[in-house]
Amino acid sequence: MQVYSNKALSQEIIDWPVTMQRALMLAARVMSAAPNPRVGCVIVCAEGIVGEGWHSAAGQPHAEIEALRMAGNAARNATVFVTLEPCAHHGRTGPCADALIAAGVARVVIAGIDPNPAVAGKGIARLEAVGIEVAHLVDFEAAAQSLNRGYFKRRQFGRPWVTCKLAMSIDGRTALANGTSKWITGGEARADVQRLRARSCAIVTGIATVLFDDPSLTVRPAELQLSAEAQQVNALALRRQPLRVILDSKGRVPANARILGDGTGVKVYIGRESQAPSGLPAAVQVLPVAANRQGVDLLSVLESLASDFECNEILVEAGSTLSSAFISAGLVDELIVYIAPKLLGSDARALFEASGLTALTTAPQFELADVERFGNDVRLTLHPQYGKSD
Ligand code: AOF
Ligand code: ZN
Repeated sequence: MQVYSNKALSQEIIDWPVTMQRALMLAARVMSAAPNPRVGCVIVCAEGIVGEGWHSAAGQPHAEIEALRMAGNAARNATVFVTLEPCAHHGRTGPCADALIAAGVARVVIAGIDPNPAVAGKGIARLEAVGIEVAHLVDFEAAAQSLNRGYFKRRQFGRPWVTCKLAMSIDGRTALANGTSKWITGGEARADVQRLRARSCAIVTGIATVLFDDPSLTVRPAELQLSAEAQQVNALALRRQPLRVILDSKGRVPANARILGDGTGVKVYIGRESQAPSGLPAAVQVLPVAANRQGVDLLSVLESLASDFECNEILVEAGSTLSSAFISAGLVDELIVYIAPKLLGSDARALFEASGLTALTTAPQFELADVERFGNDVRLTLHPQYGKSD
């Protein structure tokens, strides 16, 4: 396989970086193809783009197949830009490498290598074995991985990408002293949370939130505020609800909790020594894991979500106790904090439950990755700098 950097490409007729960027853009319009990665594909011949495709949902044709369908005979001798190495295995669908070979393409340019052990390198090898040139655009490797950050994390580390979402007042409080937290932020921020849910494989919460707030934690397409194009592209993806996961070490979830719905897609993690909660809808799955006085072991839950349920990305939507436990355990990949211009006062609950810090140099730190306004609220996207201090 040839490895190309952007610099080495200035002599090419087809603008490789621009074309790969387009393939990434096509893939990124899909909110989630879970448990599969999001993949985009653009097929180019001397006259220009002849085919485009993206993977719209698990079980649907892969990006290359959609693009080949559009290109028809024009795919012969064409160059194919695809954001992930074409697959070489029979999964829910057939191998894309074989379809590309049958279509007679001349060259395949990829951005990322598929970490799926059934594919990793085998797709490239199969194409090269029949004389198709495979070029790896190394400058796009990071973009290919961040497009599918959860998929890569699960395949490489056996754990999902963890986003933790919290909403707070400008004085850093997440709920009144009496526990009331509905609603700190306004409608636009809440629509954004709906979009975060739609990207996730599972929404994880704690028993305290279930008992106090009784949320449903579902995706409600009418509340997503998507553009007409986004609605069309995501029509299939939005038929799927993320799993709803309750961390309930003592098995206290009541049978009439709203989050249970009819029980489909609901997982309850209880401590190994605890009794399963009674009277739950039959479809609810109760999973015993290690637990201590603080609750169920968070790492065990994450490993189970990745290996038992193929979760790529999960969203923790819980109160400050469970959210702080995830942060303190070093398990959060991205923290999303909505700030509402309200003051809740010093007896209200703080965002982060920890005390006793005596030096700023040892305070948990974050990199500010993004700031965006939603109506009257602000969203911070933060990346923990675990192990780093001033
Ligand atoms: C591609 N193009 O667009 C995608 C790929 O069960 P299947 O048949 O859908 O296969 C899923 C696996 O295929 C997934 O784990 C990943 O390795 C690869 N995804 N490959 O060539 C695509 N979505
Ligand atoms: Zn494929």
